[in-house]
Parts: sequence; C-alpha cells; structure tokens
Amino acid sequence: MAYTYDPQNIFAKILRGEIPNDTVLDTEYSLAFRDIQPQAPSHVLVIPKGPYVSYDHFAAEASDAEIVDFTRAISEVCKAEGLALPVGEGFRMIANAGAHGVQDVPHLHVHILGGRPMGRMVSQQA
Ligand code: DGP
Repeated sequence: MAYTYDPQNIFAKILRGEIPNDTVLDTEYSLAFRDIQPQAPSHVLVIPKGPYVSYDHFAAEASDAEIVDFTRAISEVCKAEGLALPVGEGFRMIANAGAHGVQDVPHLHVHILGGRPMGRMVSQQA
C-alpha cells in the first residue's frame, strides 16, 4: 500500500516558511531545528525536506543523495550540540512512527536528545 503524506502537517508548513523555527542546520535535503517542547537541555528535530511520513517511508522511497544528506545532518547536529562522542557525553535518537510509536507530526523527524542522562529507553506504560 502507498504511503499518504499530509502536506498540511506542521513540519511541511515549517519547510514552506509559513511557521518560524529555530534552525540548527539547513542542508540541501534536510533541516534541523529546536523542538518547541524540549525534553532535554539539547532537543533538536532533524527532518528531510522531502514529503516522507516515517523512517520506513523515507528508507524505501528517498534517493541515495537524500538518505546520505539526512544521515550526515544528524551527525552534524550531534557534533554541533556538543553531544557526539568522544568529546560529548552521548545522546539519544528517536524516530516515532504511527499510532503505536506515538507520532504526533506525520512528517519524518528524528529527535536528538542530550545534555543529561536520558534514562531507560522505553517506558513500560502506554
Ligand atoms: P512526535 O511525537 O515524535 O511526532 O514529536 C513531535 C515533536 O514536534 C514534539 O516533540 C513537539 C514538536 N513540535 C510540534 N509542533 C512544533 C512546532 O511548530 N515547532 C517545533 N519546533 N516543534 C514542534
């Protein structure tokens, strides 16, 4: 079944410049900006500029150039935020998808979180 992308989602509006954002990194195929509700001292969202709903959608349909750019953008953000090893103390990457992943915004985004110990990976509660 084909993936359905909603062009009215909030990150599509950010990409079109309709909503402001606090940009951390802007590359040919990716944008990174600070989360509006930060859960850690560093909380940056990295998104592809293309219309992809989730990581599986992106991995299946994005070009090699988009995938390389996005992967490197994540790495650049981790370095720029001072989180990347061996200089920094580490980080967590999260990409939620769909209802069980509790994805609120249906445009692929990777959360980069750090600046404090992030605790256990998954809560036992729904
Ligand atoms: P998720 O549940 O994985 O879909 O996370 C969505 C995140 O997006 C959540 O941490 C809050 C953030 N967010 C929602 N709206 C905006 C916005 O308008 N600007 C920014 N910077 N972040 C937003």
